[in-house]
Amino acid sequence: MDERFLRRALELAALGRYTAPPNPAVGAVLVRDGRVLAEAFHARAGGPHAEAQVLRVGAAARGAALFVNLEPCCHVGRTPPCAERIIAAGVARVVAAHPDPDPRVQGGGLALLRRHGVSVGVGLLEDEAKELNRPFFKYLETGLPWVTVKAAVSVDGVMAPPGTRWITRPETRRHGRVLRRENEALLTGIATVLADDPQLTPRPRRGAGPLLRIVLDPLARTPPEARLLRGAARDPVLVLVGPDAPAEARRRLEDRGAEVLTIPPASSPTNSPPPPGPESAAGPSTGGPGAPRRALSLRAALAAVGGRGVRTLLVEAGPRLTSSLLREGLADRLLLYLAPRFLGRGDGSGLFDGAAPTNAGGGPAPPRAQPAPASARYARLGPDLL
Ligand code: AOF
Ligand code: ZN
Repeated sequence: MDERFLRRALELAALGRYTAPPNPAVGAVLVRDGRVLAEAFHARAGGPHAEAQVLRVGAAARGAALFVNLEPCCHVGRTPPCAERIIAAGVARVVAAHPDPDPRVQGGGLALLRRHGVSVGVGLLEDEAKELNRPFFKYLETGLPWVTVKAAVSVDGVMAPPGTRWITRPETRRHGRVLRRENEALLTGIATVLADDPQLTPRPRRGAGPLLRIVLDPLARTPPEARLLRGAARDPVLVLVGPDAPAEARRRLEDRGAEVLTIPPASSPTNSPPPPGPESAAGPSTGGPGAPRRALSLRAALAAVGGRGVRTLLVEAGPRLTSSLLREGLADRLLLYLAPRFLGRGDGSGLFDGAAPTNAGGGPAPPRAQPAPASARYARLGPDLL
């Protein structure tokens, strides 16, 4: 019986899994004498918590049981603490799938309920419930944002520069805008800024919060007149540079309203071959001519982004930064749009061109096994495949 109602709470929570982040997806079911009194899910960060919604039944909640995937909160956040509301409503029993990893809660909600005589059960369907909120858990456990890498390719594997219109159709572009709304920050590389001068803002802006726009730019080469630097008051800009970025270049970006942050280089020379064009992740040459280029530490870059409170990050970058993130296992999710067009290639613009590792001597390195994806799904967006 308990499992049935908790499973229903999970189903409800899942309805908010694309709109609730960066907050967790939460569903709640209020039950009395085996009958459902109310059901709810948390639809949007800042909105009422799922528990608060089901308690709107008022006096009927007295003596009822509450099923919820996440431990009820005990902190005053954007809304008052749910545990206190549950106690005040006279709920007799709470069944939660797992404790809340949020440091403001971490068992405090369940303890408060118990102290007030509410019977508490925890741990049923725990694994399934955690799976539903992987981005939320990842951020709280590692301090790194949940990373979604987006890329669009033709059937012959040529990558579309971020934000360009030449490869995908309106349905696909609309999907891309929804993604920008669902993430707190957007990361691109200096190669993309120099090549395409994208503005990287969500359009239309209906209901969207600010989007932090981030450029990985080792030498601070982002031009002060770049379109990206417009509208920094509404959608802030963060430029991640390396230790060798010239001070004047940094200052010019700061004068345009961008925040500039220094990221350490990767600890070993990058194992990518020197690229033909402008670079996304590479830093300056160190150790003289012919020495391998040094890239910034992508992990450190993600940690810096997480350190600013960003829990969900969308990456829209060129082949090199995209494949570096994939190769280093720093991407949590790859969204790949495949458009039914042939674009012709051989110019280094292929999606995985940056992925071929070389060893320290410059020769080809043996292929490295990639972990199998946890899951894969396919969808059609107009004529494109996602
Ligand atoms: C939610 N929805 O249904 C529940 C949450 O951003 P705030 O102030 O609303 O607080 C978010 C925290 O509240 C979140 O980290 C989690 O610990 C707790 N529970 N959050 O967004 C909900 N029950
Ligand atoms: Zn709450």
